[in-house]
Amino acid sequence: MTADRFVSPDHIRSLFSQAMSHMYRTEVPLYGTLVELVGAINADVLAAQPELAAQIQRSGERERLDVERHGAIRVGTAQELATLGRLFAVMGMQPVGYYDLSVAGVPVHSTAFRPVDGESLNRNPFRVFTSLLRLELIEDAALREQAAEILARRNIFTAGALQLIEQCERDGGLSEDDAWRFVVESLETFRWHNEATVSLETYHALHGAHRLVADVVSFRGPHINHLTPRTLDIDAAQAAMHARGLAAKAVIEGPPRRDCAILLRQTSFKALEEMVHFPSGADNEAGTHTARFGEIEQRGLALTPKGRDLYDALLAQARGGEGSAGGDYTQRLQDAFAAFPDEHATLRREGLGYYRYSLTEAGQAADAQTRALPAEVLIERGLVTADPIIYEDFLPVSAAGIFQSNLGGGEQRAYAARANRDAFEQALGATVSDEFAIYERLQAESLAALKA
Ligand code: OOG
Ligand code: NI
Repeated sequence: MTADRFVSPDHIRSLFSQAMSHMYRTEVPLYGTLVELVGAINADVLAAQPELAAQIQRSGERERLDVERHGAIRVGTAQELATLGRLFAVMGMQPVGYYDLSVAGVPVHSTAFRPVDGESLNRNPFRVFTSLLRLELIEDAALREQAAEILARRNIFTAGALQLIEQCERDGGLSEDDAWRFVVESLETFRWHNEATVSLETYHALHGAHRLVADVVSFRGPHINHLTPRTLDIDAAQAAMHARGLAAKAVIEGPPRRDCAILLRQTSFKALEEMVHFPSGADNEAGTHTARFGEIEQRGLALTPKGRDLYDALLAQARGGEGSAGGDYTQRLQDAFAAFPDEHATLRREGLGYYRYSLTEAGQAADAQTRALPAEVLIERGLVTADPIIYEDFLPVSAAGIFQSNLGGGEQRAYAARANRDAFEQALGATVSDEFAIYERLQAESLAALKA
């Protein structure tokens, strides 16, 4: 088969994210409610803020907004993670960033599989936050071994999915028909199963080690645990969630509300308590499991290392010793972030965020010599505009908050373990990309294009 008969990885990712969204909507109907609510709010925001609408149009983000989602899964073994990496690669999704959640009392470390180049991101920025259980953090040696044995016995991929992954790797792509088959087969890995593979007793033992251990080990596969649409106004969306009686988290994770949105703000509704059957001798025992939830997010400017350091410092200041719990956290957060510039011109000139530069109509008419002037000069002369590059990744402190809330909250554990990026990459069989390098490249490409 020749290469031109292959569909693009971007196309396969779009098909997959659509199919996943459809599946999750039937599994967790409240997700459908969130998608509708966010769609209505985004339409209102775009109508009320023509400048923002124009900027989103200019940066090519308008189309992606309606299909933009992220999901999350948790796997149990190195082999599962490595094969997932190959599965996501078929769809043009690469591992970006390393997140250590053990510091927040969650026994996993994670990466995000996502597209990395500008065009692919605008086509469909679908990302999956993917966590690997750190079995070594289970203290009870016998339970640890039992969990490892259970995991070693399962195969979370269908034979068809594995065959199509191999075929794609061998041939360099998939035809349209094979892409559809790939989507159908791959979806099976992410499906919810209301039948556990372990007895209720084992489930309780695993649950006693950590709820997350039970979630990863007790089922046939790594069910997608949420799917998150992107809103342009998370405060309005949160209010709308409350108005509809959805039990949204009290606190929005991430930076406070600002004129210039930065990084990522997120809120979720609590996980559902779902009926599960546990095999027990000839019979099934009934029990419940809470894992799946809904989340919404608002994305803003990607920060440079300098901007990110400032963000981390101000967030730590607002959280103090109490995290996001004590006192008036929202007020503390607002106060702390008064020190973070809130005008794009300042953010740009101080090198706190990444921007995409493009020629205005007048700029396109300018001669090559003029276009070679420094970008700031061109902006002053109205020949160039700078639009914020959107943050495509995640935030460890926020992710920990999301994990905690959907694990039923309250569960606080401290692990002595450290981040272990090497072990994660070894399990994955690949290195994870540096998110800053990706934003830097997007910015540099746009600057180079001014002179072309
Ligand atoms: C993942 C939680 C992290 C986010 O948006 O930060 C996350 C999980 O619960 O598996 O999805
Ligand atoms: Ni999430």
